[in-house]
Amino acid sequence: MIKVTTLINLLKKNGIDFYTGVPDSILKELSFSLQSKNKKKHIIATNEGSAVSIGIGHYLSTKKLPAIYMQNSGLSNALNPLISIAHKKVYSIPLILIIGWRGSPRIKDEPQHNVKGKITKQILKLLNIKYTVLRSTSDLNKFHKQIKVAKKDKSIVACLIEQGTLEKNKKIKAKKNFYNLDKEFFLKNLLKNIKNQTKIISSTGYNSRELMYIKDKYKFKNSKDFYMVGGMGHTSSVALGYSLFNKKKIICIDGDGSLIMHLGSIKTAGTFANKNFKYILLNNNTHDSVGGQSTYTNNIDFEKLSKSLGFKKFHSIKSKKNLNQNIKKFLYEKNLGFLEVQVSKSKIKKLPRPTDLIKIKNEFMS
Ligand SMILES: Cc1ncc(C[n+]2csc(CCOP(=O)(O)OP(=O)(O)O)c2C)c(N)n1
Repeated sequence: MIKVTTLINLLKKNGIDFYTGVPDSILKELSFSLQSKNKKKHIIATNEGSAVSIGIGHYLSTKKLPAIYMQNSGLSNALNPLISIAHKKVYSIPLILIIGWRGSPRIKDEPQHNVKGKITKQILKLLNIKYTVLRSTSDLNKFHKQIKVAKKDKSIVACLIEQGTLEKNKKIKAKKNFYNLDKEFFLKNLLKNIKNQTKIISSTGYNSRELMYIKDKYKFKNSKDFYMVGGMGHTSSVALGYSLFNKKKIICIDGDGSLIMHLGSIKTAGTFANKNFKYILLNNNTHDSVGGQSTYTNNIDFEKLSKSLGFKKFHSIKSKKNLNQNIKKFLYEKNLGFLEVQVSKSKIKKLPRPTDLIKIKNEFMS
């Protein structure tokens, strides 16, 4: 195990004190430690490509290396600026990557993580990025040497961190709820109000897992769901693609972190979606499922945003008051609508995980 402060101090010793990244559950201890940092020294980015790019900008202005953290699933989002800007044979910009290694072959994980976990090292090798798997404090020495070379050669260096490597800091408590409406209560009432055979596409994070849990708990059988177990930020695009050649209603349940990861997609939906596309944003202002880091979405005016992007109607739900009426109004109006629901973080202790993905797909398509 490694103390996060040991890693942070190693980077500090090398003149690295600027962090940017997208939260990951493996790296949540790092996120917690960075919480207290000066806001300019720790930027939570909306996607990993942006994080790499912010880091590139930091180097251009300060000549100092940035530390960029991400889950390995986001490494693919990062590839474009890593290859086309920062790569040694392009602009040769030195960067430090801290990568949460989901699906490492040593650790049992979900199908989508196993696929990426297996090829993560190979991706780094293809990019000529030197890396160290950090498992114990002694691995930090190797990483330290690689950082020195990266500084000298102006190259990119990475460390891979598996689940359970970073020691828990018991003193740090997760942030409180930003909004109050109980998410389970909302989802239960949503499911109560949909017609039989309604199709739902839900985002990665807790939304899909909560949907599964609630359907099972209350024995709801009226929807067919497609759970986005990965592809964070692409929920609305999958729902749009589905809705275009299908007259049936499609409900898209998205998270705030997921929405802002590829915010441009909601513009495409606003431009091209038909009235059967029903977009619901479950906004808890956090990346709840990976540690509760802020998404900073609380100050977005979603009414102005959605209307300027082509949605005809905006609905907002903030409390239990008239909940069923408000849900029905949104679901059954004949307009392209956007619903923002301001919800609490998940309160359910043990959420299920979608595992039999081919069965889920086949049932959804039937
Ligand atoms: C490309 C990518 N980057 C990062 C992650 C890690 N990740 C999983 S869920 C999640 C947060 C999603 O936030 P939100 O959509 O608000 O849902 P919530 O966690 O609040 O349920 C993150 C960052 C991921 N799965 N994929």
